[in-house]
Amino acid sequence: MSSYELAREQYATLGVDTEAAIDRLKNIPISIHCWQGDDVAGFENSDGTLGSGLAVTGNYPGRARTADELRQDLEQALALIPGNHRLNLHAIYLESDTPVARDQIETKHFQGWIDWCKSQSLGLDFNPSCFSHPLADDGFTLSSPDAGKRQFWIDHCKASRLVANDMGAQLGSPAVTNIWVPDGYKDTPADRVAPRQRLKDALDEILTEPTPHNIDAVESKLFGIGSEAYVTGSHEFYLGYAIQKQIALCLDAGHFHPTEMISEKISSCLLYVPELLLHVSRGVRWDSDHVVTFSDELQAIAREIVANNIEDRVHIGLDFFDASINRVAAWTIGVRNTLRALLLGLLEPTATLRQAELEGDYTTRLALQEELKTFPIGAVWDEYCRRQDTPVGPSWLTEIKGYEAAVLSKRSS
Ligand code: RNT
Ligand code: ZN
Repeated sequence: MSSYELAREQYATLGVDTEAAIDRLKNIPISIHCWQGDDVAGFENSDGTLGSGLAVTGNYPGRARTADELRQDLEQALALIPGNHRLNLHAIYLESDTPVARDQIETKHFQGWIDWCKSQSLGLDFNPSCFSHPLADDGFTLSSPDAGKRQFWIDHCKASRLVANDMGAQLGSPAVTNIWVPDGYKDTPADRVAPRQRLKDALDEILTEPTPHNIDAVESKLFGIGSEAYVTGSHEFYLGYAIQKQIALCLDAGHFHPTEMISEKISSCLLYVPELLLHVSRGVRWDSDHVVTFSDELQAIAREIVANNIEDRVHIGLDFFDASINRVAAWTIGVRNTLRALLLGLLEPTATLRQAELEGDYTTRLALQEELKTFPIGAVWDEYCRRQDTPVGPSWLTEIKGYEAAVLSKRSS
């Protein structure tokens, strides 16, 4: 008997169908963030200096310097990841022979990405880039007190939604467009209201045009480097805004107090907003955007989604950037972990646990939850990888090492 067959029998004793779990896992896309591949630099200019409170540490060789290199790296990662997924692109990853101002971006600047996604059977999601720009250097974009600057960023976000709408139409799957702005104060503000009123008005203007192939999302943050005392777009701000506008709310795992978990927020938010976007990340002591590991919180996030059958309302995106390790491996580790966590959730006998809970039998609930932790999920995961023609176990690392020697190590920094 294969280890998978043994595992299938063991799960069956709890009424869990491993075949059904595998079938469902196949249909859950992960939106893979392009920005892990080049340290959030983008292709607007050769400088690509990161700003606006975002920081990447490390200098591992092999950073993608062009869109072609980034696509090549993504193809390598995708070959090691089972399932059908999506690409999450930022506006600074546009392709153009001549400089394009951010408020002037058009679909043609992203056609290379759209065509590539089509060729790879990937969906595509999008983000206006309201950071790393001279007009964001004072720490404010959509909530800037300067009407001219504010309008520039409003126009960038408007243009981004239209690009995303075309992406969604061309690929036959709506694009999620996530608005995150770094706006905030390093030190105690004298006026907490005015920036928030300006941000609300700016968003109202951005979201006017109907975009049937685009899903709008807004992302809050607790603090950033340089915005420690006040962030205009706080959680309460965007939760209220998303409810009022009935748009998607983005929950980034690193954007709350360190003991506050987004897994705990999903069920409440979905009572009031139609959809969620997740930025699955891993904060270490702060919003450090470490590569996602198979942590308790990752498992809890994934479990909430599948146990409640809300895959269609929760868009799962990744958001981390680590330049201290092989960047293609970083993607591979993060996506494979996210899928593994979803599988773990799918292998839970949820109905049994809920029945015990309803009967007040918390002993059974806890006993099963704990026994399940050492059930043979690894054998089911390996079987899934095998069936998807992707490497089983750590064998993918050999491919990455080969790719590093053949491709990445040849790139100058
Ligand atoms: C920043 C936000 C935002 C960015 C990316 C690049 O704190 O998390 O999502 O990380 O859009
Ligand atoms: Zn994020």
